[in-house]
Amino acid sequence: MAHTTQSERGIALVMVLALVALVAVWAVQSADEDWVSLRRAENMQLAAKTWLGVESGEALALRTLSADDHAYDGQDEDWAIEAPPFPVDDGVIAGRIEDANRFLNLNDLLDSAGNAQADVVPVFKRLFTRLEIDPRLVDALVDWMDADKEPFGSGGAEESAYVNRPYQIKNAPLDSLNEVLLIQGFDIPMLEELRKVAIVRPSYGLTALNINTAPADVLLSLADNIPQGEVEAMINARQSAPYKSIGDLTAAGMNSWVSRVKVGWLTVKSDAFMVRVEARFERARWAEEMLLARQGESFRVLSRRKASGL
Ligand SMILES: [Ca+2]
Ligand SMILES: [Ca+2]
Repeated sequence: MAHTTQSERGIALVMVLALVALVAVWAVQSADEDWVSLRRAENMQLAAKTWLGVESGEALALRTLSADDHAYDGQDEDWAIEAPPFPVDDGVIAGRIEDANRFLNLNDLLDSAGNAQADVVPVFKRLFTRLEIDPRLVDALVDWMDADKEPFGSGGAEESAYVNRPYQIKNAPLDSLNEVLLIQGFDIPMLEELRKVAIVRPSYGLTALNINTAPADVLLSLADNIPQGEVEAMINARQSAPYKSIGDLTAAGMNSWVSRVKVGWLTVKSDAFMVRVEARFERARWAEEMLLARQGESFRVLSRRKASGL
C-alpha cells in the first residue's frame, strides 16, 4: 500500500481549494443572474402598473367629461377642477383635463382646399408679435403646410429652404405642435411659448375659440386694437360667472371688438378636450396626452400619444 506523500496531500488541497473557488464564482454569478432576473421582473411589473394607472386616469377623465353639462363649458365645471395627485399603493396617478378650444389651431391657417386663409393669417401674426416671435415665421408655417411651391408673404420658405436638411418640406397640415421645430426659423423657446396659446388638431376651416377659457394673448390677437381693459374685465368676470352665450359679453359691455372677429370663431361650447395623465410607481413613470372630440353624448379619440409629463 503506497503512503501518501506530503506533495500529494498538497496537490489534493490545491484541487479542493480550486473547487471551492469555482463553486463560489458560480454561486456569485448565479446570484447576479437571479438579481438581474428579479430586477427585470420588477421593472415589468412596475411598467404594467404605470400603464394601468394611466388607463385608470383616462377612464376617470372620460367619466367626468361624459357627465358634463353641454350647454356651456367653463372653468367652474367638474372637468376644469385641478385635482391633486391621487396616491395608490406605492405610486401616484396625476391628471388634468384642458379645454382644447381655448387655443388657436395652427392648422386653421389653411382652408379646406389647402390655401392660406387671408383673414386668419393676420390673427397668427398678431399672436406671434405678442409672444415676441418674428411674425414672418407665420409665412414659413403656411408654406410648410400649403400644397403649392410658391413662397408665401415676405417670410415664406418653400422647398429651396430645406435643401440642406435631411428631410423635405411637408406641404401638408401639422400632426403635432412639436413639428414646428422642423420648420425653417423655429426653435425650442418659440415652441415653449406656442404651447401656451396654440394647439394642433384637425381643422375643418375654423376651430371655435371658447371665451370662457381662452388666454388674454389669444383673445387680444383676434382683431386689431382690441381694448386690453375689456379683455381683462372679461377674464375677471368669467372666473366667477362663466359666459353662457356670446350675448353675455354684450350685456356686460365688453364686446366692442366682437363684431370684428371672423364670424363663427367665438363660442362658449367646446367640442374637444385634452386629457393628460401621468402615473408613477417607484422608478417607473408613464405619461400620455389624449385629445377627445365630443360627439353628442360620447367622445371619440382624435389622438393619443406618449407625453413628457403633465
Ligand atoms: Ca360643460
Ligand atoms: Ca408649400
